[in-house]
Amino acid sequence: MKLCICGLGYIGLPTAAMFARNGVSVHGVEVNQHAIETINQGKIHIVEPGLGEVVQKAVSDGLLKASDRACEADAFIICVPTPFTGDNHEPDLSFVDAATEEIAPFIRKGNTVILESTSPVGTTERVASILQKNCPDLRIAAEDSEDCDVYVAYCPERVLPGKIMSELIDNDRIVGGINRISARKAAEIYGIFVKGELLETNARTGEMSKLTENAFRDVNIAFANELSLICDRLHIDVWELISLANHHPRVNILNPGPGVGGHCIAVDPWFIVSKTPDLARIISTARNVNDHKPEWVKNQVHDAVTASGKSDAVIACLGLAFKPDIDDLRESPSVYITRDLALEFPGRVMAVEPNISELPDSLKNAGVTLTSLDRALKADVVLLLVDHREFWAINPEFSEGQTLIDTRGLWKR
Ligand code: SAJ
Repeated sequence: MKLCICGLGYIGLPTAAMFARNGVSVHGVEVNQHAIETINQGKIHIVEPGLGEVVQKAVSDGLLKASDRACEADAFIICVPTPFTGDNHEPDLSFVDAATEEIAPFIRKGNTVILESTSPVGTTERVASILQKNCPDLRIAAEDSEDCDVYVAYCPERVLPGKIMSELIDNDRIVGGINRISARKAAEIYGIFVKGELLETNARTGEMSKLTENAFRDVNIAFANELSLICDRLHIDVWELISLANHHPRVNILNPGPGVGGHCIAVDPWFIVSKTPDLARIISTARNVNDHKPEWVKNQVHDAVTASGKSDAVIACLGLAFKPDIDDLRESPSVYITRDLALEFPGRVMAVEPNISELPDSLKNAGVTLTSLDRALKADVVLLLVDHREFWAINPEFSEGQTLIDTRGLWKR
């Protein structure tokens, strides 16, 4: 079997590697020339435990190759980004459209086309209609018929960064076909390596299920973040409160933090809001609550600096990644907070991030310095942003003039 995968990023590359490990010949399509060269040397351009070895073997076995152009294959998988754009958070489907146009000339009778990118409801139908326009002689899957030449389905990924290689195999997956035969064909393809259940449904339900899972988590994190604000005003330790409330057999409150980061949870709920703004009221409020949290954290720091009475008070930000024990700084609230503080307090902000060796340009340009944990713990204001294992491992003592702002409740739990 031959597979063509468009997009060799955080999801596309592990997926490509997994198919190749199971004997499928995979042709990957990428727009990033550096990624193409790196992968063709058997190396990886992203950090994900366990991925490097699988890619290296797949490339040396001749089962994985990257290129900037698509080619003929039995099946096509689209794994490209779907960001949102503008103040109204409208989904930007230009990458999905471009990938569909890219594969269209290579589509033949009997092919299966699968969209994996997180997408607003209706996007799989959009892919099918672009294909139909480009391939007038083929009957592309349509909702009202089981009789078609090309099958089209939606199959979202649900893997957690840091655990992608095991979750790709073990997680259950939803496979939503434009018609039933498309769902069946797509499920057969994932059956090559997925050990979890393959749950077949229609494309619209598949699209909505992915958005629902991430919106559910976002709403629950927003509840925790809102509690943290309320508790601060009422002089209650939110961590103790949550731990007590969670003793109730049917209560399971998540953890407050400095905001919600990453490419998924802070983005996907907007795809529901943009389709049904009048109905998605809790989902949109939760997004706003979580998006407001970094602002609140910055105000806390501002107040602490003022209270210190020092015009040269030094601020140390502990953790930059969007969640613990990874090096991924994408859409990380910690990065935004650190940058904004550095712009407000020039030359007085340092950062500790055990998982990187160099600061991103946005922080370098703002004058942030990367420092050691020991040094950071002596700052006037210590702002704990990410609960990395290196921070868990210590039990720091602070002197009289220092302020600790612990957004993760790490040294209070
Ligand atoms: N966070 C909190 N408090 C919590 C849990 C998380 O503040 O109690 C924050 C994290 O610090 C981080 C953000 O939320 O900034 C998101 O982290 P996460 O671990 O909740 O999720 P992601 O973005 O790494 O992965 C999510 C997962 N979705 C769900 O758990 C429903 C993953 O399974 C999806 O595959 C992934 O999104 C995706 O690709 O959509």
